Amino acid sequence: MKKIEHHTSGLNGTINIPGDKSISHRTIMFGSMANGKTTVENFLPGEDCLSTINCFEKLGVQIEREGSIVTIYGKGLEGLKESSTLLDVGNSGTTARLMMGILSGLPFHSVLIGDESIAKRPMKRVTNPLRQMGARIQGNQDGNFTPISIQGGELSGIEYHSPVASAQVKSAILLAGLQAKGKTTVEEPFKSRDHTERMLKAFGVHLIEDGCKVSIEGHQKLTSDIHIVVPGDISSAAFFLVAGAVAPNSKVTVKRVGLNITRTGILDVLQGMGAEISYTNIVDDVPEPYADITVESSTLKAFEVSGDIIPRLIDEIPIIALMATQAEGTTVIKDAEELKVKETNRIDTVVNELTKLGANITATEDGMIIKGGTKLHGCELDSYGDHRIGMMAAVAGLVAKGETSIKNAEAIAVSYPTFFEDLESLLG
Ligand code: SPQ
Repeated sequence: MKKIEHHTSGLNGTINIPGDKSISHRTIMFGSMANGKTTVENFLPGEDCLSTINCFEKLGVQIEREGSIVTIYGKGLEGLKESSTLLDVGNSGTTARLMMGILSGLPFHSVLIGDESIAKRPMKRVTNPLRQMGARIQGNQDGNFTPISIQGGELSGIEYHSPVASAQVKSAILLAGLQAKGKTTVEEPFKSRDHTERMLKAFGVHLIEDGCKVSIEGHQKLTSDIHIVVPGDISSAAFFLVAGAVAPNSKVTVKRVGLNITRTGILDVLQGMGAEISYTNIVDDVPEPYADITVESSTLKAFEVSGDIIPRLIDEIPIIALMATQAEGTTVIKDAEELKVKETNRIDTVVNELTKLGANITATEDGMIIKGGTKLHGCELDSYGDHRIGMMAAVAGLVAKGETSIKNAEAIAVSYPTFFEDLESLLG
């Protein structure tokens, strides 16, 4: 149980946010598929990314890690070998779904398992298009839930219109497409994060991108001897950017935050709600740009969060909801049904926990409505094993009068193992 005290003297200082989780996963996967050495700087040593390392080690890849420096000695797709044990993805949806795409094209049998939360997350969204490509996938409820068993083999390219904007669905299909005969195209309703596309290009893979549509020709090889610097995770930074905006007497700088446009919806919302926000040391790096971001205590107003911005901030909705409780007016969040299939049903868990604190918040079918300007009071909260709910609860605890305690706070280590140290350093 973690305890957080109400804080009035503000958050002040500068922090280095750990590496981006989505990008860190992909460095291990693509480095393992390439033939040669890949070095990674500022890798996120969070539990999810360690699960990805563990899976690829079981597939025979040599991976060395010293803190946030990782070296992967890939031997190409042909170097990946059948594991004699189960591949455990832990709590990581990204590991499960992207690996399904990779394993579908490899000539051996694999079984993916995960924790209790993973066992409830739908895999059919990936199983279905992969089966259309020829993949042989079995699993609970006709391949919808783990354990998932994959007998890899030959695949053929497809043109797939995804019903959801999901980088995991898109990436799984592209990674299968890389191994398939012919061309594979994925089209999604709105553009989801494009780290897979950017990193595949850095590994020398040719892709054709056209709005929400991406195509890949099969049987391409990933080049090697790549050095990747992972920018700070904007989804982790979001908790401190919002904390700096809502807590009085605060000025927080977060260094080297990834600014990939498919992830920066949170910055648009902070700006739209009137947060005092500024950018310095902007590096327009290929493949992923980054900058230092400073936020100061601000007077916030309500904002509508809907439509094509949703995939650009899907993981930040819990902390946006908390920010909305402190803004003037009514904030509406809609078109966000995808929240129901994350580590928890994040519509339910956000509404439950913020209601306990005294917020005026109502769940809707595809989001939530928050009447702002409420005074929160400390109480016992639960992360329900969801890292983002745990971090939202911690920031809420700073704002709420009295003491807030958080059950299952250890879940935060999935994406941000040093979260409480960084929080302490800003509280001085
Ligand atoms: O990996 P996992 O467990 O799915 O993690 C989450 C998160 O909050 O960290 C979602 F619960 O992030 C996803 C994100 O929501 C990471 C991700 C990726 O790296 O490709 C894409 C998003 O999910 P989706 O379903 O839209 O593709």
